[in-house]
Amino acid sequence: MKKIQSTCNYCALDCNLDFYVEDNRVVKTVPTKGYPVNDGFCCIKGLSLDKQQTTVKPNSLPKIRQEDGSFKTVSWEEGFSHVAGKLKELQEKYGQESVAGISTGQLTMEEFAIFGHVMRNYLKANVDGNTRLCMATAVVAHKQSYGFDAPGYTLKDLELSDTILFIGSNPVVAHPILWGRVKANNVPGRKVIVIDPRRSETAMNADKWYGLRWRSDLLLLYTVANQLIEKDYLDHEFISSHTEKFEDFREFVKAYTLERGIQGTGLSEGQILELVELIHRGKRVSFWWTMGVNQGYEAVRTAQAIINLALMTGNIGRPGTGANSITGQCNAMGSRAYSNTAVFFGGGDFTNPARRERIAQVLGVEESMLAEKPAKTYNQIIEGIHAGEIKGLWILCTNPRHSWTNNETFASAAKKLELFVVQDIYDSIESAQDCTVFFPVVPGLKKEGTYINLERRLSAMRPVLDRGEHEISDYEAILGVGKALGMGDALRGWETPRDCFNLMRECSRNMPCDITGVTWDALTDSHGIQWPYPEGKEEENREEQRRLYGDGRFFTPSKKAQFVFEEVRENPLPVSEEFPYVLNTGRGSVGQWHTQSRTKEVKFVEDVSLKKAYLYMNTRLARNMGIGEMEEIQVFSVNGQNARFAVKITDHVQYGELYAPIHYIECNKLTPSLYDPYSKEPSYKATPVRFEKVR
Ligand SMILES: Nc1nc2c(c(=O)[nH]1)N[C@H]1C(S)=C(S)[C@@H](COP(=O)(O)OP(=O)(O)OC[C@H]3O[C@@H](n4cnc5c(=O)[nH]c(N)nc54)[C@H](O)[C@@H]3O)O[C@H]1N2
Ligand SMILES: Nc1nc2c(c(=O)[nH]1)N[C@H]1C(S)=C(S)[C@@H](COP(=O)(O)OP(=O)(O)OC[C@H]3O[C@@H](n4cnc5c(=O)[nH]c(N)nc54)[C@H](O)[C@@H]3O)O[C@H]1N2
Ligand code: SF4
Ligand SMILES: [Mo]
Repeated sequence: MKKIQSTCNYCALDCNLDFYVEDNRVVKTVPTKGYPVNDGFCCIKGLSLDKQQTTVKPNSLPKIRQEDGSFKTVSWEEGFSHVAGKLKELQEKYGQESVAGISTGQLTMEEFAIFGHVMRNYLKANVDGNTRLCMATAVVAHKQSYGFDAPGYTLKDLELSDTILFIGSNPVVAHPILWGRVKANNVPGRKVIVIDPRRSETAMNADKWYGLRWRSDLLLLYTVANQLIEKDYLDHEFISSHTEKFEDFREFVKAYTLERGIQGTGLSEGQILELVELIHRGKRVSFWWTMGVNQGYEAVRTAQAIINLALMTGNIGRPGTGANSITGQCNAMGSRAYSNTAVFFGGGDFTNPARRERIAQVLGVEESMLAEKPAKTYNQIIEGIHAGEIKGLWILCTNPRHSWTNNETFASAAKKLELFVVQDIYDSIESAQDCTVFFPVVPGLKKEGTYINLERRLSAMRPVLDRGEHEISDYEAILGVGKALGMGDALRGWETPRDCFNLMRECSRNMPCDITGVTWDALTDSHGIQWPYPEGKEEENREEQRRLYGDGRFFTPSKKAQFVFEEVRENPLPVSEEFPYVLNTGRGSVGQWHTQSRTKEVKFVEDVSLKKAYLYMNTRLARNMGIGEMEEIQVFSVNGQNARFAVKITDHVQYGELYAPIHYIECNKLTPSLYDPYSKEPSYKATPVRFEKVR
């Protein structure tokens, strides 16, 4: 029996697991003892990683759609040359930007890096990632406030904090191992506080829950800031030494009076003042946010309002503090820095001459080969397809027919494409229905590469199982197309994931996310390594759980953090007489993952999961409407679509609120094409709807 340590490729914790293998089968999965993230624990998804083998068809080959609509199975070489030929043909006929890609935060760093090299550098095509649906807001907020997309915390901070605030975040379901760290916190009198319109599973387990009106976080946070200022609950020393624009902020929030806060959030005076006192009394206050903040029409400013609270009270950089954005997918942090979509490999703008020169040198290519501007955003890509400007799309490791907001717009876009390549471990996903080419690739247990978790920790994915005769990885599929495109020398140094890792290391040199001190071999069987980890400074960075900003220096030119703020906006999609209820959406259970392609393989999850779309409705509302448990309703959305849901009755949602788990395709049939203006992240969490009982 062999033992192989690898990384769970579901959520952003990146738990490490020891797989015991016999006859090319996993016989036992044991969460790695001593690993700083999960130390001997993990959730049901990690424990069932081997279950995916059962239906990922072994030895699959690519399929190409024929004129009569049927598929023809071809060799990998034929598949590569078909896709390469089509990409070139479309670019010749319709222009360089007529082809696009949608990447992901769930592949290895090396896989989306090579995708970014082939698509963005060589082809000058647009590529965005599913991280747009998820982390784009935090990225923009960090860049503007800190000068670089650098979340500063380490998981240990959850154990050291005396006041832990979760804002729009439900770790009991979405990040169970992170919640475990909260449970391990022994600080006397520590308080866990949840701000969420819904009485989420985390709210049920917290000391305090503030069930504010949906989309009123920004108003609440400015009201709290104003109160902290009025009461002089500030860290003046930190503000003056390490921040800028505080005086402007002080003036700005004066208009956010307690009365206004009470009126807009639906919270009482006592609740808001209590929250202010809790923040003030805490010696180590940490603020944690996730999708309840990131997915909104004024999301970037809301995230920055959280950062402002941490800055003004000096709760940043010290143990147990921070304004901490929790990442979702296993390698969202990797894709933010290494997918070559919004910034260069290792960070830096595409227009920065010094970065251009450096990256060209590392990659050994002419500077003119590098991408010249940030790629079009996800919504622009879909709109571009509808407008007839984009004719070819290659998606990998994401299922947008299900997960994209207002998802019928993806379905209709897909039908317009001349080339639609879907690369996945299942050909049964919804997005593959209209594809013209399907590339079947192997799952995580059969490949190698690097992941970066929510606290900036790099960890190793190492092959647990051997591959069959025709089985190839995402890396090899992308490399194959690159070769067939005739990239030649531009692919020198990219031969294997390990080679690519070395290129990425060099690209990161002297950047905030410097990983030049990390080697491929050092990551194998390791405890993971957090960035920054520059070469030559390994001794300094010995500690296993490190945070940033301990010296109060940020990444802006002045080294000071910025107070960024803007007036609260009118809700562009308010509830109305016609659409009087609001549809909230999010994770349903620990066992279910997004579009369920993978977790439906896990029998003990599937056995207890509902097979049809459902939503939660408030007990009183259900009674008033004469709706019983599991009866069906037709929900009509402001986006013009409607869908059927079974009703589960609960007191944990507000009277006017419905909550639908995202694991059913019906959910995003109803969500709108509305985005944050700065991050272009969809506003998934508050859609005006009405409903009728199905008779
Ligand atoms: N089991 C499981 N775990 C997962 C995932 C999964 O699919 N399944 N997905 C992973 C990914 S990619 C991500 S991004 C994370 C997401 O992790 P979370 O963001 O924690 O999960 P969500 O359920 O999307 O949303 C969190 C909360 O936001 C609340 N919310 C909605 N509107 C508002 C509002 O106006 N204000 C406030 N304050 N809160 C609001 C919702 O009620 C919900 O409880 O989970 C990761 N972990
Ligand atoms: N209404 C609403 N919608 C949402 C959200 C919400 O809160 N509310 N959350 C959004 C968020 S935060 C996210 S992150 C997105 C997630 O949305 P998606 O990324 O579309 O969801 P997944 O189901 O994780 O899709 C991953 C795909 O990759 C495939 N896959 C797994 N492993 C591999 C591999 O090694 N290689 C390849 N090529 N494929 C593989 C899986 O089979 C699956 O089809 O959903 C977003 N949609
Ligand atoms: S907590 Fe996240 S990384 Fe850990 S086992 Fe569960 S899904 Fe995997
Ligand atoms: Mo996500």
